[in-house]
Amino acid sequence: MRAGHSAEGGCRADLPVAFSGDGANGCVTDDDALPAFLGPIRTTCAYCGVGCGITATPTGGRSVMIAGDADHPANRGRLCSKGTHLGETVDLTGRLLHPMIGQKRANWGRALNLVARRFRETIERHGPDSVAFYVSGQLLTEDYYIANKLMKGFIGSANIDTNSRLCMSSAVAGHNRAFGEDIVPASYDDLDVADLIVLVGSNTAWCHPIVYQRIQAARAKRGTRLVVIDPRRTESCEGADIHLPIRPGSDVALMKGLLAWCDEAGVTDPDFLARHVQAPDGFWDDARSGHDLWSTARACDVPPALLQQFFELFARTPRTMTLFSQGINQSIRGTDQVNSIINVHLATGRIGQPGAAPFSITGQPNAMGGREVGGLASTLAAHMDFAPENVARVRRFWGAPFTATKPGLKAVDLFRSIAEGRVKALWVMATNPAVSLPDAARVREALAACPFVVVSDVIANTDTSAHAHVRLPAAAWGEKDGTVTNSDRTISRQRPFMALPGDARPDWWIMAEVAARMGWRSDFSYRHPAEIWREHARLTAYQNDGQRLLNLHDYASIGNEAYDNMQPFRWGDRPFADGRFSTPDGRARLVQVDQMELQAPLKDWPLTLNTGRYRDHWHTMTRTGLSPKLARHREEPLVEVHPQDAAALGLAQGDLARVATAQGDSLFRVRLEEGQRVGEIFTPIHWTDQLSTGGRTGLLPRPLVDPHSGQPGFKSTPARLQKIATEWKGFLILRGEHPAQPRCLWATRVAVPGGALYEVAGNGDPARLEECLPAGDRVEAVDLTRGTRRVAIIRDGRLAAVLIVTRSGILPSRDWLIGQLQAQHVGASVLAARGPGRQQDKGATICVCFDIGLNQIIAAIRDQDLISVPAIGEALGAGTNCGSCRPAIASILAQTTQELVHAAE
Ligand SMILES: Nc1nc2c(c(=O)[nH]1)N[C@H]1C(S)=C(S)[C@@H](COP(=O)(O)OP(=O)(O)OC[C@H]3O[C@@H](n4cnc5c(=O)[nH]c(N)nc54)[C@H](O)[C@@H]3O)O[C@H]1N2
Ligand SMILES: Nc1nc2c(c(=O)[nH]1)N[C@H]1C(S)=C(S)[C@@H](COP(=O)(O)OP(=O)(O)OC[C@H]3O[C@@H](n4cnc5c(=O)[nH]c(N)nc54)[C@H](O)[C@@H]3O)O[C@H]1N2
Ligand code: SF4
Ligand SMILES: [Mo]
Repeated sequence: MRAGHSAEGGCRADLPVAFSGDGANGCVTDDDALPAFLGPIRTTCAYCGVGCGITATPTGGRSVMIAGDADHPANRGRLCSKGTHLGETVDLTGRLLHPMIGQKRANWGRALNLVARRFRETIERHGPDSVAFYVSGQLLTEDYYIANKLMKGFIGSANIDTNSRLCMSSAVAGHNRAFGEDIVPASYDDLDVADLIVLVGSNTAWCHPIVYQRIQAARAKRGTRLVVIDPRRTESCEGADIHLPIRPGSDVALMKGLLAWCDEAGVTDPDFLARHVQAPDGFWDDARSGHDLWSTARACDVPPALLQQFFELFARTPRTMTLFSQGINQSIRGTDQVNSIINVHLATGRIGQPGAAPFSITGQPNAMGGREVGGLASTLAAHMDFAPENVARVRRFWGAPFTATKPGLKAVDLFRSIAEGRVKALWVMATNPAVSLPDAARVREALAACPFVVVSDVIANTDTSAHAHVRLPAAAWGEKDGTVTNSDRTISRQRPFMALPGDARPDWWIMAEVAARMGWRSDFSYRHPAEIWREHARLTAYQNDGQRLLNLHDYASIGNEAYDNMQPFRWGDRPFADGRFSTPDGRARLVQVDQMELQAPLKDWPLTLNTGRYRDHWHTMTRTGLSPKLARHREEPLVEVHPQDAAALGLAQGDLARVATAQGDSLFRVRLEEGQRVGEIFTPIHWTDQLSTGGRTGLLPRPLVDPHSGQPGFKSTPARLQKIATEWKGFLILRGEHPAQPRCLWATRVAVPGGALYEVAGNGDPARLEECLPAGDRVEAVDLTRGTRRVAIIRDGRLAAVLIVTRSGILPSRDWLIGQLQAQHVGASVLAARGPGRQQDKGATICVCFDIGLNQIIAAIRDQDLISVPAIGEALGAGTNCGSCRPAIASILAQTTQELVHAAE
């Protein structure tokens, strides 16, 4: 160990607890030798709940070669666009490398002492419920276990909630109501043997692409039918047998109509119902009245004939899987919506059988691990709730006399309590609530008012950490060491393949150090994540005589080496195969649910705002925002509007428009989209203050939550839309890392190779943008007739910056100029913004792996008379690597073919 480094408070020998800083202790630092990292390391993708296996081969420094792990059961070697480009996100750009107290760098000792002291003092003065943790499905199971044990066991409050509250808590509540335990009764293997797959409120093609590819493979192989239920026509609908563009929030009506149809058609399973299911009084009377095809079609606003097709298909297909995610969960009636789906599966006995089950697919890489340790405020630990016998059991196991005895504050209430001054110290880990909670402006006010805020993150500057008193540098993907559980209960290892940079440390280590300093040294004296894993596994098995299916008994005493070599495994073989559920009487529950009343459009807020995800971005973009390739798919935050609504509002493609709700407003770029329902608009969740002056979706949703789960209704907020005219527009390209945000009405930044591209627009004098230009030789061209001004800054012969602004003209293609950042020598001609020969504008990037644009695909279809997605792949390469863009290519093919036919007619 170099003395200089350790003096900065890295892996210091004088840190008393739990950590000696050598590689064997689950924490590898810059100072350690790296022999273990030579070969390909098997790990798990950093992103979604599909949980794909990855082999990572370090290639020196902070670079790594990424490939799909052919032996991993979740993906068998495939990766989507995000997984494929993980290598572009592991350098140190933007990393938080040292503990920070305010804006000052501190060593670990000081930072940890401060956090421990402030939490202790707050608890002493105001009681354990005056402090809280807000954690994340992006923590590893081992981190999560420590967070939960520290808060619920030792601090003695259940004020630990997680961003999973925003994500799948309605599924958790629905499972608990129906099954008596939070069990996902399905696996990916079921997708291979199902005959019908129904996607409800799930844009699987973008959000779980490898699951989507698996579905497509099953379709190709055995003709599996696919139905999509989503108000929007998403890319998941491409090639589906049926798309039902239902009225938002009408899923319960739909499922009740389906249940009534199945009952009428005689495909409910009386034997299964009699032996394994309990129905509340009046359940069937209600199910059989008023839910005929016509009323259902009316409630859901879909054509009866289309609905009938779906009902018939469902009724005659025993092997049916219903996959659902945020279109179902993120509703103020999310739990009822979940149970309306489960009801149909229970009534038809389509559960616990191969290829037949309801399947809640989870978002984050370790959403399921969090559920297993019990990291929600509403659960205690290891699938146990706060029943007195559970509290007593967990208290015994932890040796923690003050174990919490009642649920804590759920996310939205937690931040309200902070605003009201009841919670006075908050520790946020691996989540960005200033962006991702509903009514984010109020969340920021709460953070600003909170007397003590700690943020553990891998990135230095986030919208949340702007409010932190203490920032703690956490280990990032590629450095972390532990386990994650994916959507189908498969537990896999995340293994480190890079040294910890600077002072970064694993989250579990940071928490254990604080726990030690709060006085619980011996209870948190872990030296290796394997020790935490074993303790977690033991707790799942502790006095578990079969009431809880989650039981990791077989893993409770594995050695460190076995842990390091642990192969992916799925717990709970085929839950409920024997018809036994985790309720006291072993029977599942049908739950009486009613369709909520859907509000008619309000005068001031005539539109409904739906929010969600883009294919190539992950949440608040702290990682995907670093990848030039991933940035290409959608470079700006768009508001998608049906052309009919756009016409009524005088909006054209590419205009800027303000989306306003009762909570707040933000600017977006308009995209006309036939796939939107009339009256409904859609915006993405990804943009933050770090990246843009607009696109702040988090400001808009209402903080209303589901009464059972506490999950916010992100998918439906009354809104209005208004065109915002600007006098000029343009773009700015800057070499290097330039977090500088141009000061104008509209400025969004994306990473490009060697620098950043900003799209800008505004009113008044655009000269202020020149504040962002670096020093160097200045070349300038002004075209008064078009009102266009072009400025380039050249330093040492290389392009340092270009700014092009126009009042009326058309802007040149950015691609060529971006390429000039790599050129060794540029001159004044760079301002012409095009190279030798004719430049073709590629159009919006469709295939990020091969950088193929929309216009190139259309041209190839026309000129080469192509008729299939594989033929386009052969001609251009597009879609032949990760495959994430294949649904988009299919849609372009259909559209272009149709246009060719029209043109010929
Ligand atoms: N590319 C990418 N992938 C991701 C993520 C990411 O950020 N980017 N995040 C991950 C996470 S944490 C999550 S939770 C998942 C989310 O994955 P998804 O749930 O698939 O994603 P969303 O885009 O939030 O919403 C899904 C769909 O619900 C639809 N919907 C809205 N209202 C209704 C309704 O009333 N009824 C029905 N039936 N549908 C409705 C929306 O139109 C939308 O298309 O994705 C994971 N994967
Ligand atoms: N309007 C609207 N809002 C939504 C949603 C929606 O559909 N609509 N979806 C909701 C859902 S489902 C989700 S899951 C949330 C997601 O929202 P967030 O959780 O707020 O989003 P992320 O960008 O994933 O935040 C993760 C943070 O943790 C950091 N990080 C990454 N790895 C680590 C680590 O190992 N340790 C530590 N300490 N930090 C780390 C990242 O740099 C980043 O700052 O958004 C929710 N908000
Ligand atoms: S589907 Fe894509 S983002 Fe999700 S785990 Fe697999 S590679 Fe990662
Ligand atoms: Mo999520």
